[in-house]
Amino acid sequence: MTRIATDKHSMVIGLGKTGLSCARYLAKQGHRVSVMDTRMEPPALAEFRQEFPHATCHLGGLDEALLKQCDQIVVSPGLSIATPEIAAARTSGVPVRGDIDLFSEAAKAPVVGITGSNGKSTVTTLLGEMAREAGLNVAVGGNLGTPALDLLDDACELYVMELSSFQLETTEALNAETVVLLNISDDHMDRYASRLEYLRAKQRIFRGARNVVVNDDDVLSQPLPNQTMKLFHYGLSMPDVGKFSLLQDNTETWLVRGFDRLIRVDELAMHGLHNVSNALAALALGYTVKLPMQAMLNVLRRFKGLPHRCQFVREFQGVTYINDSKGTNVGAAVAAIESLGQQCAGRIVLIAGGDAKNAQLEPLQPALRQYGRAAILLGQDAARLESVLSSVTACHRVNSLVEAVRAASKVAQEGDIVLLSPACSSLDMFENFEQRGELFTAEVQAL
Ligand code: UMA
Ligand code: ADP
Repeated sequence: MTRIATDKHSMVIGLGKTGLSCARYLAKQGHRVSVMDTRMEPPALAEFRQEFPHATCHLGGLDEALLKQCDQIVVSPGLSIATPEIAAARTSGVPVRGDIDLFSEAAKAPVVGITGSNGKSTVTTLLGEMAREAGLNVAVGGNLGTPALDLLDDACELYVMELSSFQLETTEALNAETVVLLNISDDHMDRYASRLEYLRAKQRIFRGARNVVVNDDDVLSQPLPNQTMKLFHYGLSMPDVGKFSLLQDNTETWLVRGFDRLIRVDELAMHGLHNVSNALAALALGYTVKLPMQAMLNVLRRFKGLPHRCQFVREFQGVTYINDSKGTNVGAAVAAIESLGQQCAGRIVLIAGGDAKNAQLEPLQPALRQYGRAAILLGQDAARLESVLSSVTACHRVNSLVEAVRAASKVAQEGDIVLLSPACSSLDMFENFEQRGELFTAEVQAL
């Protein structure tokens, strides 16, 4: 990258992975970079100090006066742009941007953007694998883990980016080759004033997109019509011309494009109806960027899904244990309960709880009424969950995940599934969903 010296002063807010990637990128552009974080010891502080020994770090709070003096502010996704100090600087005329905004300006290869309440990581990883199988030099990341700006590479032929509503809030226009909003259900209601505000953040993904992949099963995944966008459809319902969908033929169910059979559902390495939907989304996205069909189908035959997403752990005394620790919102838990409930000879013992992020919990009721044996509840929102679920299934409150596994193994009967799909984030009790899933797995192995 060429270094062009400027006298621009950029303030990066947040010194996690994203903040560090922004600082590096902006410094390469010749900006004077400072950082600010509400935390006293943000995670990337040591690395930042080593790489930028002369840069200023403002820690332990946001300084509104200082923010107003900067030429631009680049905010990490963990902080809302509605934070009063940031909002005030913005009102006074300081541009407020995010890493995805900087990325989309700099990326030279086509970008595929993937958002939605659930399935983002699965579809992003699937599409990345498909592009790799097709021989492309592909970069995969964003909310999935590697910050977008760390992926920039002139040799890259395709960027596949998982994008959260937090990242989209600061994205003026992604200008992507293709985007998809997979689905919408309540999430992050502790950050947004209303469901509409959350939806609006997600829908920013459509800005400047050439192709939009639309989920016909979720009306909220559609963009407002615009003459320059081309729409491609997928969904679990009836086939239609050009649509990626399902075709029932006696006992066989096929994934099809239009009426052309592509692959049978039982050939997919991933399980569950929600993953069939994810496979259709990945096929439709790949089609828009001209990936060869055979390469895409090869990947669907071998990709078993990511860890902590409806992952088989063990069968013990006739009971199957499944780790869906990434089921961090109600929609994800409902999808897991329904897809596993349909396959299960017995019933589901659900382990749920944590931080519900202020979401409505009622959508869990029908799934648990139909498939539930019991719900084992823990964490910050256990009482709220119990008040909603006690009318549809037996509820047991526990104090730890270790206790939860033991309680679940006691109430489960032969043929049942014990499912950790918390419908909540893990952050009240764990560092992240991976740590929660790993503890669950270890406890199940120890039974
Ligand atoms: N924080 C403060 N003060 C600050 C800045 C941040 O307290 O001044 C807190 C935030 O509230 C948050 C934490 O620090 O709890 C991390 O925030 P961050 O913006 O520094 O996060 P990064 O480490 O840069 O990671 C971010 C994404 N994190 C969030 O959006 C919270 C990561 O997604 C993403 O992988 C990474 O950028 C690279 O793009 C994680 C996530 O949980 C996995 N995402 C949410 C989700 O999937 O539901 C949206
Ligand atoms: P995200 O990155 O959006 O959190 P993941 O692919 O990591 O999504 O999947 C997280 C969880 O969401 C899964 O374990 C499953 O319970 C649920 N899930 C996955 N795909 C879908 C889908 N298409 N619709 C509803 N729920 C889904």
